[in-house]
Amino acid sequence: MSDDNQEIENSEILGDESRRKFFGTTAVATLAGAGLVMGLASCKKDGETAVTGKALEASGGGKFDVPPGKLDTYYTFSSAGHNGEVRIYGVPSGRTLKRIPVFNVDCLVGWGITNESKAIMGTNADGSLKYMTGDTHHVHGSYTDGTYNSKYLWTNDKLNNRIARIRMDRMECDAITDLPNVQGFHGIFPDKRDPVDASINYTTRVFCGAEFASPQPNDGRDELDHTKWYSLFTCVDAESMQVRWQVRINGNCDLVATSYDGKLAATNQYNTENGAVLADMMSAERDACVFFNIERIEAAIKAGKSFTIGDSKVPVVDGTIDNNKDPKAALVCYVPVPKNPHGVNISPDGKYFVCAGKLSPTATVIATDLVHQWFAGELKTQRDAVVAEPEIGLGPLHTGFDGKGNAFTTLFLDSQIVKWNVDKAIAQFKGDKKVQPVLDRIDVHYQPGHGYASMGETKEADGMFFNSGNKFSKDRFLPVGPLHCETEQLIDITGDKMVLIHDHTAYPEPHDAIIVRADVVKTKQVSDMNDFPNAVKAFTDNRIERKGKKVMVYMTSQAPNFGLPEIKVKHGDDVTITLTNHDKVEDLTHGFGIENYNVNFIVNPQETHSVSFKANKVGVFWIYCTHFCHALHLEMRIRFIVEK
Ligand code: K7E
Ligand code: CUA
Ligand code: CA
Repeated sequence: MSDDNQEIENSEILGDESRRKFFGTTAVATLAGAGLVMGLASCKKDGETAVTGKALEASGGGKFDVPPGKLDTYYTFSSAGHNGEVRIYGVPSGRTLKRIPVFNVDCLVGWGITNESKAIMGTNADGSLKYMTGDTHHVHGSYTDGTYNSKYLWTNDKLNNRIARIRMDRMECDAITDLPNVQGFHGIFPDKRDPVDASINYTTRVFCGAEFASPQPNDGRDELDHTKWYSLFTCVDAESMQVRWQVRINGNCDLVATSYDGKLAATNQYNTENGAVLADMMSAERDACVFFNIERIEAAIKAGKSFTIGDSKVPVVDGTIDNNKDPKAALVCYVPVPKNPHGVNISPDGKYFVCAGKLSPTATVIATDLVHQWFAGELKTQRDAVVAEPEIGLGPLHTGFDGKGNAFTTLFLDSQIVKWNVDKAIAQFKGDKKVQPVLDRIDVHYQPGHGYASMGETKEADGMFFNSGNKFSKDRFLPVGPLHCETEQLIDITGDKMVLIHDHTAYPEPHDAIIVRADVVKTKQVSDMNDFPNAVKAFTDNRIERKGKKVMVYMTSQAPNFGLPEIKVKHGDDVTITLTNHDKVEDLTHGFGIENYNVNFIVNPQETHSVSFKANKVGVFWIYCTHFCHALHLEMRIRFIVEK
């Protein structure tokens, strides 16, 4: 069946004929074509902006309203793209709850300013930050037995190739690790269960896909010969955050997914051609979805069948095609998938991996047990692991699941979410011509990237909500100059038809996120002072100590007072100020800003943070509380005096 026929057939079923036909006749063979379709698809049609009101009505007159004083029933943990942070929204309201600085500097909390955050972020010899930039794409939570355990979140930095961990009790980043020998660290996914030691109640590994091939080591060799460049798949220990091992592969990694049995990790590949320029990356009709056999990889490393690259001590095993031809010994399995696929997601029952076509209007369904069969030598070709390849629309990227056998895929070029049934797609692939896997389509505004369902990446997928993260908002919100916000559109997926609930805005540009049931998430609102080794525990400990040019200031805060009336130092001193907040009341945070000294951070109840800097300006500089805390908040200030 040609693309066009399929498109027309779908449109007849779904009654949007003119539009479907129009897209059906537009080939997506080249990126120039893709660009054209993208521009047209985002043209506003008359009356389109009124859709939200109607949808709300259709969904039962605001049944998803969260009235003032009431709480959301889900959390969304979202990447923030090139802003480098992680964000938390409430669902269904779309309210922004928190921004967690990770790879970026944040002067509200003092991330990148306090000594404690700088130690996590990494510094140069002079104490300056190693990186001030980052690019987060994917956020995933730690699992116990196939569902979230509310312990950790992990996120990637595509820009500087770091993985960060967030502890969920405080919703703060507590570790960042550099990945060696990779560039474009994009996809990330943790184990869904612990296959090593069942007595440990946390996920043990996080898998990281690197998108860009590079010379190995990248020390000036092979700079002009990209045929010698490789990409690596990396495994990081969830607790120690140390890199455990890497696998060298042909082509590239992109997104990552893991099986529910703890045995496989998968990554989609769009550049099996190993092209260095765009046209080469699109030259093959098929790329691949690569499956990593974790047990075999770890056995190979244990057996010493590994090498290292450059200065890195991380063991690397060879997962290249030529050296993995025998299925019974192979570490990796390359399953052919059309064409420049993007996104790989596993169904909540663990049975199927879905790779979206991007430049092919298809989604490829790969059966987990058949991948295992290939590794057992019981399947003729890798392609035989494919059990369905429904044509679903143009520019398919990411897929979410409702736990009832249905998949929801974002169509970037069509600006739609398409709902399709996995079993029906399998029946169609087997030859049943009458079955139609596509069940519904809904327009989104505009050009969706990631889409994800509530609890959709766990075995507890509940089929309540699907969020479409749209890359273009155009006319959906009040204009604010050239940089538009992005639209997160929440869709009710409980019925046969998808219903748009509402739009909310997002600062550019979020990619992936997870929607987690609120009862799963457990946070602490007041810290324990003992968890901070440098706490200034008693008011009698307020003091200034000097050792040569080093001045150590130990200070408390309790609304509306700082523990010292003034801090007196000499020009050129190296000053460290440690501040402990003695307030125990929930939400009673103090800030600490020093005029003209580039210092600003907060201490939440019972927390301690410190800053170090050189007293390089002579004069009097007010230190004031930056966080509104008390009727006398404005008076909560002391003097910083730097003598000549
Ligand atoms: Cu599709 Cu970086 Cu997850 Cu964005 S990636 S959309
Ligand atoms: Cu303390 Cu404002
Ligand atoms: Ca390709």
